[in-house]
Amino acid sequence: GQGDLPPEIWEKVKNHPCYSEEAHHHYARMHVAVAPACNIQCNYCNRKYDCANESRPGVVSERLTPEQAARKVLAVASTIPQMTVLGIAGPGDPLANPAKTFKTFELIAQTAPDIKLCLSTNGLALPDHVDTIARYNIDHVTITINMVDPEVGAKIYPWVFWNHQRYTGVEAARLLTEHQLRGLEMLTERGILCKVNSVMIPGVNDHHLVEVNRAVKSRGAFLHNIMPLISAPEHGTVFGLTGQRGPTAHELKALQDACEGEMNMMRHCRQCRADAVGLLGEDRSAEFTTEKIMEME
Ligand code: CLF
Ligand code: SF4
Repeated sequence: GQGDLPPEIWEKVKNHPCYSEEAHHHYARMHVAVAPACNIQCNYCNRKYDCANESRPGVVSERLTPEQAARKVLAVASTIPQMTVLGIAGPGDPLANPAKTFKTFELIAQTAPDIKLCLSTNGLALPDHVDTIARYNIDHVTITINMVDPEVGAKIYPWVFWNHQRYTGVEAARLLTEHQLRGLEMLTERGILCKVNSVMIPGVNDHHLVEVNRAVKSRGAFLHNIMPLISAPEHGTVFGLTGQRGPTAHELKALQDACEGEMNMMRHCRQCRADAVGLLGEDRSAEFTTEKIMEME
């Protein structure tokens, strides 16, 4: 139910399956994989990812042009009436592919104006795009924030690429954290609902995430989603983190509990793919390949 939420916030969350635990039983989301490039390197990336910037087993996402993506959204919306949200979440970083990302949002706003627009980013390029995000009526933005301390960040990010230049080590992590936190503040000042995703990496940032939780709460984030690092071999080689284990279910819950009370914690994330379609945890992407959509038309 609405709980203590102000009406304008409730309007935004009530049928968004990621922002409302309750909504995820009734409403579906879809992702379109229009963003192949990335502007940073995460040690846990294996380039099959999604909003969680994490890996799932299975095939690599089908890459679409903005026009193909818009047709796919129409095809899915006419088949799955509970489809309320369109997210762009990869397979790289949506804001490292701004032309494709915003063209896709523009086409969908024209053809399917009732669908809510959702964006997921690593945040490096966020401050540059906040005004465009607001102009396109993108109501929901997820930023993946794994640290607020560059010393911790240096263990997670080997490099970032910014302003035609590659940065490494602590300098790279400092640039990333500054842009992430400034971008978050700029979004919340404009009334855009922000969720922060954090990947819990035991021995690297597990204790530090309580501090991340405080930092993002104080800058107006609505929801914090702490997800486990997935390091199972069937997910493929994880860049730069060979031998790194993921947290146990118990460790994850203990950290989520330690942060609960500071702000709302998301606990129903399914770490979905960059081309996921359907209810969370349900993957109907195979029903909507470009080939099948052409047959439907
Ligand atoms: Fe997609 Fe992300 Fe939007 Fe949701 S997913 S862009 S906020 S519409 Fe959701 Fe999937 Fe977890 Fe992401 S369950 S990985 S949190
Ligand atoms: Fe991979 Fe995402 Fe990190 Fe880019 S931001 S390196 S796509 S996990």
